[in-house]
Amino acid sequence: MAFELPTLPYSKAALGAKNMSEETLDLHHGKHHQAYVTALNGFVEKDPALQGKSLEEIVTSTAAAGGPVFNNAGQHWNHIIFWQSLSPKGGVIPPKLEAKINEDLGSVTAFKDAFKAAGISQFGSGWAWLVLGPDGKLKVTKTPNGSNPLATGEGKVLLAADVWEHSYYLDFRNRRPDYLQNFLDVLANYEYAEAQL
Ligand code: MN3
Repeated sequence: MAFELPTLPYSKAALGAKNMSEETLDLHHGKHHQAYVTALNGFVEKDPALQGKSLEEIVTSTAAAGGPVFNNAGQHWNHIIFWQSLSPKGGVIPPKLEAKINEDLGSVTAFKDAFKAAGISQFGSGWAWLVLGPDGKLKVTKTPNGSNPLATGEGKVLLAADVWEHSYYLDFRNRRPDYLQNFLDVLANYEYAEAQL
């Protein structure tokens, strides 16, 4: 069974009102994410050792070696969570998640500052994450390229922000900090994040 591009759980026009344009989504979902899925399926077709494995199994089993299978499997996994991390009704942190953020990260402001700093300081392409660590505490982290907390063992992902240039260049040009601020303030699906706790 081939891997498939997931359908977006909202209309592209709805995210336009949150400063992520339809043009960005057409390219990011329809071209970039699709390209990772197509490439991954090509590798699986040629390698019997990958056949029958779940996406998570491919990511974790190729993480140490890295390379093109890991990169494309990682990016497929990352984008599946990224689309869930966005919402036309985003930006509102529900009470249970807010309490957990306050307890583990100090305050909502401290969380947003840390998340933004993680995304800004990721040199080149990569991701910023909010994870629930193995110690049961929330943690903000970042990974380069197609890597992710599943590969690094840093914990369960609650929220993902893509900081590859293709995710923000059309809407924010070179202003990655503004893209991240917009993500945190109006776009992030904190209800999804809370549901992962
Ligand atoms: Mn991307």
